[in-house]
Amino acid sequence: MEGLVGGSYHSYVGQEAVAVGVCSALAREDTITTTYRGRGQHLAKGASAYRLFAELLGRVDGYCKGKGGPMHICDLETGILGANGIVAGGISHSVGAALTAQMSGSRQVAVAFFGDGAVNQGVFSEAMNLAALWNLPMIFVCENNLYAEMTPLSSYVKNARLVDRAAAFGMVGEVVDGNDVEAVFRAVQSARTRALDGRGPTFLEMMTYRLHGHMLGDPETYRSKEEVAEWRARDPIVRWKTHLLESGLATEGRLAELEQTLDAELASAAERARASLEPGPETILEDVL
Ligand SMILES: Cc1ncc(C[n+]2csc(CCOP(=O)(O)OP(=O)(O)O)c2C)c(N)n1
Ligand SMILES: [Mg+2]
Repeated sequence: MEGLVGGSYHSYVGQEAVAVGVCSALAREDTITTTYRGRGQHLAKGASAYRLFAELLGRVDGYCKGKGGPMHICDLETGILGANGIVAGGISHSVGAALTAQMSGSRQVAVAFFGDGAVNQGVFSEAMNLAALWNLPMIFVCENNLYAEMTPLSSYVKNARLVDRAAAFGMVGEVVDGNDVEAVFRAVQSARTRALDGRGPTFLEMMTYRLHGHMLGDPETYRSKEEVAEWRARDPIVRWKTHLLESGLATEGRLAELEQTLDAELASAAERARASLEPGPETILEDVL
């Protein structure tokens, strides 16, 4: 709201269980590609909050030295091959990473995160076909949040069961409750084992919902307050917290302590990022291919 972030900002609030469940089941060497909504996945894969904030603000300490901005963050150390402003743009990059892993015998798995809207892009079908045909160690994670920008899924596909696309390419597919972090974790664990055993890729349709607008300033005229409230009641963080308390795995006190620690860590990362410098004009041609 202060205008510090260049371009638009796309919130991941509501979909956190997908990023956390998927990345918790991956090894650090495994690779991911994601979208303009990718900060959740970046954090879950082990990226530093400070360097993410700095990139959002276009500062030199950011992952791309402030030249990538919110939509183009990558970090090879944590296996983040890139966020992408182009819908479905990262999926084929993950096919390339999976092919590299297969040819080099590195035992890495490549994960592509994308939205429901991406399945109607031609590159999605090309990627699904090659990954299945070549038995690549890859996991397709479709975050079905029921909308592509302001367009509801039911108005742009005849068959809203996106998982059915998997069978068309000879790939294993599964629908997962994307707001249940444990269900996501389990599904990815078995998909990863399948990939490493040489049994090929998996398509996971994660059913979820974004609780904020598509981007900052979205007037949200295309969905009802009741619908949002219904999904808010299924907030994945609240659900996980309730589960931890009811099963005795954590206490209120311990969770409050964790929340405080994390809030402080994030606030300090954001504050430090504001103080980081902007790249000088003399660096404009550095790192450009
Ligand atoms: C190739 C391409 N076409 C259109 C756009 C504009 N656009 C940005 S986000 C978006 C919707 C994508 O929806 P979805 O894949 O479901 O992801 P979500 O935003 O719901 O996470 C569109 C059409 C774009 N960025 N790239
Ligand atoms: Mg969507």
